[in-house]
Amino acid sequence: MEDESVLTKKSLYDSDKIKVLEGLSAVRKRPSMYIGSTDENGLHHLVYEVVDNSIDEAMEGYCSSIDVTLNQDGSVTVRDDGRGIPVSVHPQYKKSGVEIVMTKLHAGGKFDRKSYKVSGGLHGVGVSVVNALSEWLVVKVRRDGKVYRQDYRRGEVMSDLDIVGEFEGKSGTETTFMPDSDIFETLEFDYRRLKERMRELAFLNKGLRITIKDEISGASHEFHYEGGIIEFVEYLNREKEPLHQGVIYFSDRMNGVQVEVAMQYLAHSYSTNNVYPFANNIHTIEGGTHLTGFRAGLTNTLKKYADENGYGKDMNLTGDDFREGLTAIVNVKLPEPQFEGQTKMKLGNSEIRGIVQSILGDKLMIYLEEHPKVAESVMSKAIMAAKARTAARKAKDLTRRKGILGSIDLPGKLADCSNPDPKTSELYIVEGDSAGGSAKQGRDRTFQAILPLRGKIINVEKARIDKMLDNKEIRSMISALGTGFDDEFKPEETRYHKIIIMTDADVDGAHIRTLLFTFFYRYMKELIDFGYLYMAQPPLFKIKRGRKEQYVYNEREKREVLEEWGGRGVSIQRYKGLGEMNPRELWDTTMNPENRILARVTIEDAEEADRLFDILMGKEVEPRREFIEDNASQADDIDI
Ligand code: 0RA
Repeated sequence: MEDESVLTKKSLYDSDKIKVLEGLSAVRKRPSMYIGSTDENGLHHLVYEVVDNSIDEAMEGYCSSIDVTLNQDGSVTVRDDGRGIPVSVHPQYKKSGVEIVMTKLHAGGKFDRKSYKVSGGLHGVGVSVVNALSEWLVVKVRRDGKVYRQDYRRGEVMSDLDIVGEFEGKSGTETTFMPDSDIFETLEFDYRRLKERMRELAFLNKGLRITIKDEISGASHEFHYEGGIIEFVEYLNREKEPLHQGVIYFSDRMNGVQVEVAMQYLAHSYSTNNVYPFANNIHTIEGGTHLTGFRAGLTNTLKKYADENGYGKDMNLTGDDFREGLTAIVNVKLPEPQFEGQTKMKLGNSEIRGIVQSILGDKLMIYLEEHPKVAESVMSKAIMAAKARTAARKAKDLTRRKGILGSIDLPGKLADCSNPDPKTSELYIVEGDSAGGSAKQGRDRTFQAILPLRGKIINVEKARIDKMLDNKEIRSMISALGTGFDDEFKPEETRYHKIIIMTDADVDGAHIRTLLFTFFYRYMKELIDFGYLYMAQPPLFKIKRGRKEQYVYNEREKREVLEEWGGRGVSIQRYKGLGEMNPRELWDTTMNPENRILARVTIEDAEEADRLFDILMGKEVEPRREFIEDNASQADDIDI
């Protein structure tokens, strides 16, 4: 029994640990400062923030289970079986620990918890930010046999911390919040996206059980991995043929930093881009010192092993050769992470580079010596990669000599714009010739260029650069963009600052979009970082009554318009594809800057596409079924 009554001395001490800084009105004034944006990314960030608090409790060893529920009314509940937020009264603030946690903004430090907090960047801003941005929030704490509850509206306290019951069994915290429609552009949670993050967190925190349930669609998942990141690598490689049996795994601590690495090569993958770095549970998509340390450690060790064992003698094996086909998770946990970069997803702590490099170096060398068969296949794979690299260079030189990638020769299918200024020029990449034709006729040719793509572009993950350059659609795109490619890629030379992918709102369109995202993500990532890549949003329906007509972009809008107009004499036309719209309609709905909706593609979107890629394209039926099931609630939006 820790706090028998809410005012014992011991319990005063609990809340004393909580540092209090400032109020919440600032959060409602400038939400983006705290959660990045008020679009769907910001919305999902709310869930991550609440879950992060439970994850902190799990990292300290007090919580074994976290349940996330998307409720019928649009609110979200996060429940954990940790110690429960302290309920005792803080001597200075004369408020309970719960109220302080929920209403005071914390900068850094948060609570004086000993372990590696999820903090830095946009993460770890505190659950009070979620409270401030919620129409209402209810927190329930189970501690010392009692159930406590407090209610809030838009961050303001609406009730005391009341005792509402008793319980037996595990303590814990339960938070339910309703995102505020005054703040967020959308209130719709994407189950699949939340599910993927919960899966990731379960992989990164071995033994932790995380469940997620959507009360609307009925979908639910449970994640629990005793193998942690070993199972993460197995999962990433699940539909592919590994080069060697088993996942190579190391873990160690040095100077208070915990490092774990899991890795496995694939037999038929040529990508050098499948090393995923995490710091304190945050996927650091911009990399950082842990990633450079990993790369240096991997290259040095494998090169040393090659030299000592007579592999690849007259070849200059490079880091890329050793990373070809490698899937790896690098997971570090450190006391004071510094997150930097455009998206605050790059680890900055300089000491981490050496720590990761030295741990990896030592352990990998021992592993190779103990597993000469695995070492042998890794060596031959790297040698093959080096040979292919030489062949690819020759192919590229040839292509270059023919002028195909030079910006002088624009592809024949491109209908370019007359404006020469990239800043105000747009390139529409359009699926299919018929839609391409409509777009060419409908566009404003002064600043809008159209590139129609025929059929599917090739699977960029599985193709080497030389094969990729054989593909006409890929070559057209590269030369239209004018950026060059690969080691000569110059993103700043793009001829358009808006590159707009325009595909049908059906499953085929989603495929092509996924392929294009994956291409940009893997080969032209900077264009995404710069914010140049967009998705056009064609309407799904045209609703008409008499002379009045309106385009709507999703089912919800359709319902709203139908309700507003009442029932009689209304006709609804569904657009199955872009090709069904005439040039005028396409311009009005999708291309005219005055009316159109453009969605900027973020690195997160592209990453998601990259992950989805295997699901949509792979041979396995089960993950594809799962994808379609997860999206069942949107089934009337997509045309499955
Ligand atoms: C501060 C101190 C303690 C626990 C927590 C906060 C805590 C916060 C959250 C938020 C969601 N779930 C949580 N679980 C715990 C330690 C209290 C003690 O010493 O008993």
